[in-house]
Amino acid sequence: MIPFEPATLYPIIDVTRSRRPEAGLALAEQVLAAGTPWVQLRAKDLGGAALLDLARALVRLASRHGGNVIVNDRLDVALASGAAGVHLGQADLPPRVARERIWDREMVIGVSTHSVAQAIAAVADGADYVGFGPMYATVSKANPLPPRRATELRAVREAIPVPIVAIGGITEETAPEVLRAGASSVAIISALANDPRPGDFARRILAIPEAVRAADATGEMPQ
Ligand code: 3NM
Repeated sequence: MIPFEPATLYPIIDVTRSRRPEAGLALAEQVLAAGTPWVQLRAKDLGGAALLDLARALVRLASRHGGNVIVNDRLDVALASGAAGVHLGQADLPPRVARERIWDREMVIGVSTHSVAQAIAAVADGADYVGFGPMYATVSKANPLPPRRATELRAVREAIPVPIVAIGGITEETAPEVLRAGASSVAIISALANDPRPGDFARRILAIPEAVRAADATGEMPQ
Protein backbone atom coordinates (compact mmCIF):
# COMPACT_ATOMS: atom_id res chain seq x y z
CA MET A 1 0.00 0.00 0.00
CA ILE A 2 1.07 3.60 -0.53
CA PRO A 3 1.95 4.84 2.97
CA PHE A 4 0.36 8.13 3.93
CA GLU A 5 3.32 10.46 4.16
CA PRO A 6 1.80 13.90 4.01
CA ALA A 7 3.57 17.02 2.83
CA THR A 8 2.86 20.19 4.83
CA LEU A 9 -0.04 20.97 2.47
CA TYR A 10 -3.06 18.68 2.13
CA PRO A 11 -5.27 20.48 -0.39
CA ILE A 12 -8.97 19.77 -0.42
CA ILE A 13 -10.59 20.19 -3.80
CA ASP A 14 -14.11 21.10 -2.74
CA VAL A 15 -16.80 21.22 -5.38
CA THR A 16 -19.63 21.52 -2.89
CA ARG A 17 -22.28 24.14 -3.68
CA SER A 18 -21.23 26.71 -6.30
CA ARG A 19 -17.80 25.32 -7.09
CA ARG A 20 -17.87 23.66 -10.51
CA PRO A 21 -16.18 20.29 -11.15
CA GLU A 22 -14.10 21.73 -14.04
CA ALA A 23 -12.85 24.51 -11.78
CA GLY A 24 -11.97 21.88 -9.17
CA LEU A 25 -9.94 19.91 -11.70
CA ALA A 26 -8.14 23.07 -12.85
CA LEU A 27 -7.27 23.89 -9.24
CA ALA A 28 -6.10 20.31 -8.63
CA GLU A 29 -3.87 20.46 -11.70
CA GLN A 30 -2.08 23.51 -10.30
CA VAL A 31 -1.51 22.10 -6.82
CA LEU A 32 -0.42 18.71 -8.16
CA ALA A 33 1.99 20.39 -10.58
CA ALA A 34 3.38 22.28 -7.57
CA GLY A 35 4.33 18.91 -6.05
CA THR A 36 1.54 18.17 -3.58
CA PRO A 37 1.52 14.39 -3.06
CA TRP A 38 -2.03 14.00 -1.72
CA VAL A 39 -5.27 15.77 -2.64
CA GLN A 40 -8.70 15.19 -1.21
CA LEU A 41 -11.87 15.38 -3.28
CA ARG A 42 -14.85 16.76 -1.37
CA ALA A 43 -18.24 17.10 -3.05
CA LYS A 44 -20.97 17.07 -0.45
CA ASP A 45 -23.84 17.43 -2.90
CA LEU A 46 -22.80 15.58 -6.05
CA GLY A 47 -24.68 12.35 -6.75
CA GLY A 48 -22.75 9.08 -6.96
CA ALA A 49 -22.45 9.01 -10.78
CA ALA A 50 -21.19 12.60 -11.11
CA LEU A 51 -18.85 12.14 -8.15
CA LEU A 52 -17.46 8.94 -9.66
CA ASP A 53 -16.75 10.70 -12.99
CA LEU A 54 -15.00 13.52 -11.16
CA ALA A 55 -13.04 11.16 -8.91
CA ARG A 56 -11.87 9.13 -11.93
CA ALA A 57 -10.77 12.30 -13.72
CA LEU A 58 -8.92 13.46 -10.60
CA VAL A 59 -7.22 10.07 -10.12
CA ARG A 60 -5.99 10.21 -13.76
CA LEU A 61 -4.77 13.76 -13.30
CA ALA A 62 -3.03 12.97 -10.01
CA SER A 63 -1.29 9.92 -11.41
CA ARG A 64 0.17 12.03 -14.25
CA HIS A 65 1.81 14.16 -11.54
CA GLY A 66 2.78 11.26 -9.26
CA GLY A 67 0.08 12.29 -6.76
CA ASN A 68 -2.66 10.40 -4.91
CA VAL A 69 -6.34 11.05 -4.31
CA ILE A 70 -8.39 10.64 -1.16
CA VAL A 71 -12.18 10.74 -1.55
CA ASN A 72 -14.16 12.39 1.21
CA ASP A 73 -17.03 10.42 2.83
CA ARG A 74 -17.65 7.85 0.06
CA LEU A 75 -15.81 4.54 0.35
CA ASP A 76 -17.78 3.17 -2.63
CA VAL A 77 -16.62 6.01 -4.88
CA ALA A 78 -13.07 5.79 -3.56
CA LEU A 79 -12.97 2.08 -4.45
CA ALA A 80 -14.66 2.44 -7.84
CA SER A 81 -12.43 5.32 -8.93
CA GLY A 82 -9.15 3.67 -7.94
CA ALA A 83 -8.41 6.40 -5.39
CA ALA A 84 -5.65 5.72 -2.87
CA GLY A 85 -7.75 6.53 0.16
CA VAL A 86 -10.97 7.60 1.80
CA HIS A 87 -11.56 10.26 4.44
CA LEU A 88 -14.35 9.56 6.92
CA GLY A 89 -16.21 11.91 9.25
CA GLN A 90 -17.43 11.05 12.74
CA ALA A 91 -20.86 10.29 11.26
CA ASP A 92 -19.53 8.09 8.41
CA LEU A 93 -18.57 4.41 8.44
CA PRO A 94 -16.22 3.61 11.33
CA PRO A 95 -12.68 3.02 9.99
CA ARG A 96 -12.69 -0.63 11.09
CA VAL A 97 -15.85 -1.34 9.11
CA ALA A 98 -14.46 0.56 6.10
CA ARG A 99 -11.27 -1.52 6.29
CA GLU A 100 -13.32 -4.74 6.33
CA ARG A 101 -15.23 -3.64 3.21
CA ILE A 102 -12.02 -2.99 1.29
CA TRP A 103 -11.34 -6.73 1.22
CA ASP A 104 -7.98 -7.33 -0.40
CA ARG A 105 -7.35 -3.70 -1.32
CA GLU A 106 -5.00 -1.58 0.76
CA MET A 107 -6.25 1.95 1.19
CA VAL A 108 -5.34 4.92 3.31
CA ILE A 109 -8.12 5.75 5.77
CA GLY A 110 -8.29 9.18 7.38
CA VAL A 111 -10.80 10.22 10.03
CA SER A 112 -12.00 13.71 11.04
CA THR A 113 -11.65 14.28 14.78
CA HIS A 114 -12.39 17.19 17.06
CA SER A 115 -10.97 16.12 20.42
CA VAL A 116 -8.15 14.10 21.94
CA ALA A 117 -10.59 11.29 22.79
CA GLN A 118 -11.88 11.09 19.21
CA ALA A 119 -8.32 11.06 17.85
CA ILE A 120 -7.32 8.20 20.16
CA ALA A 121 -10.48 6.26 19.23
CA ALA A 122 -9.92 6.80 15.49
CA VAL A 123 -6.37 5.45 15.67
CA ALA A 124 -7.47 2.49 17.83
CA ASP A 125 -10.07 1.77 15.14
CA GLY A 126 -7.49 1.75 12.35
CA ALA A 127 -7.14 5.32 11.05
CA ASP A 128 -3.88 5.92 9.15
CA TYR A 129 -4.08 9.63 9.90
CA VAL A 130 -6.49 11.93 11.70
CA GLY A 131 -7.92 15.27 10.68
CA PHE A 132 -8.17 17.66 13.63
CA GLY A 133 -10.13 20.88 13.77
CA PRO A 134 -11.50 23.35 13.24
CA MET A 135 -8.43 25.36 14.17
CA TYR A 136 -10.08 28.69 13.24
CA ALA A 137 -13.50 29.91 12.12
CA THR A 138 -14.39 28.42 8.74
CA VAL A 139 -16.98 29.13 6.08
CA SER A 140 -16.45 25.86 4.21
CA LYS A 141 -18.20 23.49 6.61
CA ALA A 142 -21.84 23.51 7.64
CA ASN A 143 -22.31 23.94 11.41
CA PRO A 144 -18.63 23.88 12.38
CA LEU A 145 -17.63 23.44 16.01
CA PRO A 146 -15.97 26.36 17.79
CA PRO A 147 -12.23 26.63 17.01
CA ARG A 148 -9.99 24.19 18.88
CA ARG A 149 -7.10 25.46 20.94
CA ALA A 150 -3.46 24.97 19.96
CA THR A 151 -2.96 23.27 23.35
CA GLU A 152 -5.50 20.65 22.30
CA LEU A 153 -3.64 20.04 19.05
CA ARG A 154 -0.44 19.59 21.08
CA ALA A 155 -2.25 17.09 23.32
CA VAL A 156 -3.42 15.13 20.25
CA ARG A 157 0.18 15.10 18.97
CA GLU A 158 1.30 13.57 22.25
CA ALA A 159 -1.55 11.07 22.35
CA ILE A 160 -1.31 9.42 18.92
CA PRO A 161 1.51 8.17 16.67
CA VAL A 162 -0.05 8.81 13.24
CA PRO A 163 0.09 12.02 11.13
CA ILE A 164 -2.29 14.83 12.12
CA VAL A 165 -3.84 16.92 9.36
CA ALA A 166 -5.11 20.13 10.96
CA ILE A 167 -8.07 21.82 9.31
CA GLY A 168 -10.45 24.75 9.51
CA GLY A 169 -9.83 28.35 8.44
CA ILE A 170 -6.09 27.82 8.00
CA THR A 171 -4.30 30.43 5.88
CA GLU A 172 -0.76 30.97 4.71
CA GLU A 173 -0.28 33.27 7.72
CA THR A 174 -1.50 30.75 10.30
CA ALA A 175 -0.09 27.55 8.74
CA PRO A 176 3.36 27.88 10.42
CA GLU A 177 1.91 28.11 13.94
CA VAL A 178 -0.41 25.15 13.31
CA LEU A 179 2.53 23.07 12.07
CA ARG A 180 4.60 24.17 15.09
CA ALA A 181 1.79 23.04 17.41
CA GLY A 182 2.15 19.48 16.11
CA ALA A 183 0.25 19.14 12.84
CA SER A 184 2.05 17.17 10.15
CA SER A 185 0.07 18.93 7.49
CA VAL A 186 -2.54 21.64 6.97
CA ALA A 187 -5.75 20.88 5.06
CA ILE A 188 -6.97 23.97 3.24
CA ILE A 189 -10.04 24.69 1.12
CA SER A 190 -10.84 28.41 0.82
CA ALA A 191 -7.48 30.11 1.27
CA LEU A 192 -6.17 27.92 -1.55
CA ALA A 193 -9.19 28.17 -3.86
CA ASN A 194 -9.40 31.96 -3.39
CA ASP A 195 -5.73 32.59 -4.09
CA PRO A 196 -5.18 34.04 -7.57
CA ARG A 197 -2.12 31.77 -7.98
CA PRO A 198 -2.90 28.48 -6.21
CA GLY A 199 0.25 26.78 -7.53
CA ASP A 200 2.47 29.44 -5.93
CA PHE A 201 0.37 29.27 -2.74
CA ALA A 202 0.94 25.49 -2.63
CA ARG A 203 4.69 25.88 -3.21
CA ARG A 204 4.96 28.35 -0.33
CA ILE A 205 3.13 26.06 2.11
CA LEU A 206 5.19 23.08 0.94
CA ALA A 207 8.36 25.12 1.60
CA ILE A 208 7.46 26.02 5.23
CA PRO A 209 9.73 23.34 6.79
CA GLU A 210 12.66 24.73 4.80
CA ALA A 211 11.77 28.29 5.83
CA VAL A 212 11.59 27.19 9.49
CA ARG A 213 14.96 25.42 9.25
CA ALA A 214 16.54 28.48 7.64
CA ALA A 215 15.00 30.75 10.31
CA ASP A 216 16.26 28.46 13.09
CA ALA A 217 19.74 28.65 11.61
CA THR A 218 19.67 32.47 11.55
CA GLY A 219 17.65 32.90 14.75
CA GLU A 220 14.86 34.72 12.89
CA MET A 221 11.20 33.70 12.91
CA PRO A 222 9.79 32.74 9.50
CA GLN A 223 7.17 35.13 8.11
N1 3NM B 1 -13.68 19.96 8.24
P1 3NM B 1 -11.38 25.95 5.03
S1 3NM B 1 -13.26 22.33 9.08
C1 3NM B 1 -14.01 20.22 5.80
O1 3NM B 1 -13.25 20.77 11.68
C2 3NM B 1 -13.73 20.77 7.14
O2 3NM B 1 -13.31 18.82 10.72
C3 3NM B 1 -13.43 20.67 9.36
O3 3NM B 1 -12.14 24.56 4.96
C4 3NM B 1 -13.33 20.05 10.70
O4 3NM B 1 -9.94 25.68 4.77
C5 3NM B 1 -13.51 22.11 7.43
O5 3NM B 1 -12.01 26.73 3.88
C6 3NM B 1 -13.48 23.23 6.43
O6 3NM B 1 -11.69 26.56 6.36
C7 3NM B 1 -12.08 23.58 5.98
